[in-house]
Amino acid sequence: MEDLKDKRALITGIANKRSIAFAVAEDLARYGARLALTYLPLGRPGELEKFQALTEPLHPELVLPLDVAEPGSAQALAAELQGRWGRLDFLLHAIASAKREELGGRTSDISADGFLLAQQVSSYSLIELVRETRALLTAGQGSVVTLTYIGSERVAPNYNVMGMAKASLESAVRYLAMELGQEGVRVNAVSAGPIRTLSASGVRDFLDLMHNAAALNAFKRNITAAEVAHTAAFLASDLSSGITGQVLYVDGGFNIAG
Ligand code: 0WD
Repeated sequence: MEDLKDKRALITGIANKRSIAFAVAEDLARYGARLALTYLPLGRPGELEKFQALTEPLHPELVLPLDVAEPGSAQALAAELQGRWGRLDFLLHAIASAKREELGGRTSDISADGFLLAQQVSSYSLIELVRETRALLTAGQGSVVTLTYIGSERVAPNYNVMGMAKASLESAVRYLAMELGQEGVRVNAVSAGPIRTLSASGVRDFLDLMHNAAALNAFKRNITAAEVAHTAAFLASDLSSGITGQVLYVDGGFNIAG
């Protein structure tokens, strides 16, 4: 993956060391990519310093705020990147959020604002980020990767409103890929098997889901964030130059059997 050296990569969705986005950033740093990392600004004292301490080992060039639920946040991020870099070779969208009660409750009880929140933060945010960074991505012949889960196409317990958001996200991947292909920009999704992260802790009985995934996949073990990250790095590199509009499963084969 020597072609990743000096590539300019924007990584969203790092909440802590367990975040899948953290593993992706580690991989890209290892291959010599230049990193811009975003953190979710919650207005808590010392949050930036805490994030900088968390991500110092990745030696990011830029640390910038991004709250996709905040109008103008993605636009401000793109403007900063335009000024500092002028191009973007890789964008990782690793952002999702839903109200806890709308994940574990009854599907028929999903509220309109809960549904729209999950769609906005977990799906529309990809469209908005691509729109705002479009000129940067086309200048860089960039690759865009988002993260999804098989609960988009099958019923996964306690995944409800997020399953519908992921279905929408995967459809957005296909439409964005078709729009941007001729401008040299690729858009793909990695569908990861379950991994214990902060977001995952919001899914009730998540450990049962992990156990079931390992029992039914080909490896008879859960996959790791590092394995998901390696696929994201492959999609960031020119080695995947012929791939766009796809959902790549990194789940130990669960999707063929589970
Ligand atoms: O098993 C898993 N962990 C899987 C996760 C399996 C398959 C897919 N995924 C997906 C998730 O749905 C998500 O899209 O991977 C992506 C990354 O999730 P993660 O690494 O599992 O979880 P986490 O470490 O929580 O990262 C999600 C982050 C948020 O963290 P918290 O927990 O603080 O909400 O998304 C970010 C935030 O850092 N985020 C936002 N960023 C900008 N604006 C926002 C927002 N409004 N909301 C959440």
